Amino acid sequence: MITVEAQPFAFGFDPVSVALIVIDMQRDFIEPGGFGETLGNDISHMQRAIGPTKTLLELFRAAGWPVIHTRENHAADLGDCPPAKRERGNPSLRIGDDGPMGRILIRGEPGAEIIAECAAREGEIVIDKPGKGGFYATPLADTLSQLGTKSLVLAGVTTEVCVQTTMREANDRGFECLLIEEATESYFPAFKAATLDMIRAQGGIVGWTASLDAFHRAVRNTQQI
Ligand code: TIU
Repeated sequence: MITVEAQPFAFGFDPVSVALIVIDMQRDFIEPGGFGETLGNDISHMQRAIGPTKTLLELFRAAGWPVIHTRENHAADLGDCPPAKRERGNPSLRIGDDGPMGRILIRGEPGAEIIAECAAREGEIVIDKPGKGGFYATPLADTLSQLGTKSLVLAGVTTEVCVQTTMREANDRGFECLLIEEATESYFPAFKAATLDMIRAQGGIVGWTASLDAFHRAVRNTQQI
């Protein structure tokens, strides 16, 4: 067992049954002209999560533990995009519209790709998802079952939307979930802080949070990496 100094108390995991899931580190959420910016958000906040997420990816790769990436996206014909999602609000461009990085949030378009710093390596699993949660309408549950995963370490964007939704879905499915604090970001700093608080409140009602340094220390002590 590896024990990480975490909140609300220590997070223990068996290295044979841990996996990293990096949520939606896509150009559409992080770069100018993408989905996040069309919604009216200040995308500069996303920059803070890039370095820590890359470090976390490197830790998992060095340890030889499974890495899963998710991407929020839709089919070119929008067959998997509910009108309620596309027509919500008054964005500057809607899902499927042409933008500077291709069609907004459409699978295969440049904007829907994962940013270069966090791109999937050969052998890593990439899950395309039409919703905010990683389990809805995806093979993620089967993938984790095949891997024998019991503990999930989470990172990615945005904290209170796709990361929290996926973490709640995973918690309900019986996974023990640890969110790495620096490796996630929101367009709203107050929402990130509130999300971290609500995850670990009530004795870890949704799971645990830990600093990247605490996770690194725990792994280094036991794995010599
Ligand atoms: N808008 C927002 O904060 N997030 C999303 O729409 N998707 C994800 O979080 N990936």
